[in-house]
Amino acid sequence: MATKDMILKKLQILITQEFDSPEQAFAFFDEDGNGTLSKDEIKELLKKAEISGFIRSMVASALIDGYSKDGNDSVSWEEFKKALDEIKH
Ligand SMILES: [Ca+2]
Repeated sequence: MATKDMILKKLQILITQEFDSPEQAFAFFDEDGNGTLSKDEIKELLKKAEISGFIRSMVASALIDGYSKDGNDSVSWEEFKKALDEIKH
């Protein structure tokens, strides 16, 4: 069972191994450059983090529900950073 902690951990590993900084990772996955990660952009991020295709859509929705406080169905840089901060604590 993929737990939230496991998923966040995988995201952290991806970001640490493939990118110089979380900022760079965010910019990379923000394909249309609008400053937020849409559900499709998050699914791409999860794919790169080797999250199973079966749960990717569900996980993307859960991340948006859990971290998007403005209810716009996408995750901003501030919200993304908050998710990553949770791993370190
Ligand atoms: Ca975007």
